[in-house]
Amino acid sequence: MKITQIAGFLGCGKTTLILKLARDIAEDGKRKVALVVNEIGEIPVDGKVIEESGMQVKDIGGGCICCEVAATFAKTIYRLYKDFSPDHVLVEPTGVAVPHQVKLAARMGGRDAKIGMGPAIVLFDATRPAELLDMDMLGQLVTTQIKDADIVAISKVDAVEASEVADASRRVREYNPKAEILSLSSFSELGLDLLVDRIIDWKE
Ligand SMILES: Nc1nc2c(ncn2[C@@H]2O[C@H](COP(=O)(O)OP(=O)(O)O)[C@@H](O)[C@H]2O)c(=O)[nH]1
Ligand SMILES: [Mg+2]
Repeated sequence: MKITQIAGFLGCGKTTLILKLARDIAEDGKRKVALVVNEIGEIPVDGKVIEESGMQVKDIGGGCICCEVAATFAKTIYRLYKDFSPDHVLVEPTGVAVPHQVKLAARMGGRDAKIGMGPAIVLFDATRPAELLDMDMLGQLVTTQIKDADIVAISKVDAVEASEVADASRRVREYNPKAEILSLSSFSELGLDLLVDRIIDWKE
């Protein structure tokens, strides 16, 4: 069971992406996928509808899975492993979550289970780089998320000029010299196949 998180600030496209990733990774029943979403009502479609396609969906509310409700998150991971044993668990943390803390909490849940970590994927919204990076408190949070990322996906590239994508990538690179940076549009599905491959092939 491999656990992959899709992190990033509120509104950067996590929920939209995670639903498409789930569909493509499952590949018509080829792989078992579970979703863990850290906000009640985040998934816009009825969880039951998604579950009919063979997926499990868990909602965790009441705080952030990387801090206040880390223990609940860990228990959810463990129960998923015991009851459903998916090949992939895709996690959408809240917009303020810190990826390495989400990883720690997930590992806690995997103590007696055979789990591995997928990449920490962080979305960076190409439509508002200045807003995300240049504000005091928010900027600190966003740069911490970027520093923790294995892969940064510059999201919503359908909505901006190519030069803005290049600028966003350059700014992200300043905070993380190692992460792979790629362009993503969940709307046009650009970059989606590449992310699916990264998740499936990822080795810790
Ligand atoms: N232009 C564009 N908008 C997107 C894309 N993905 C998501 N959005 C929009 O961005 C907003 C926030 O998306 P959501 O997935 O809820 O973000 P989250 O808060 O990170 O889960 C919604 O209005 C989406 O329709 C994309 O690829 N392109
Ligand atoms: Mg969301």
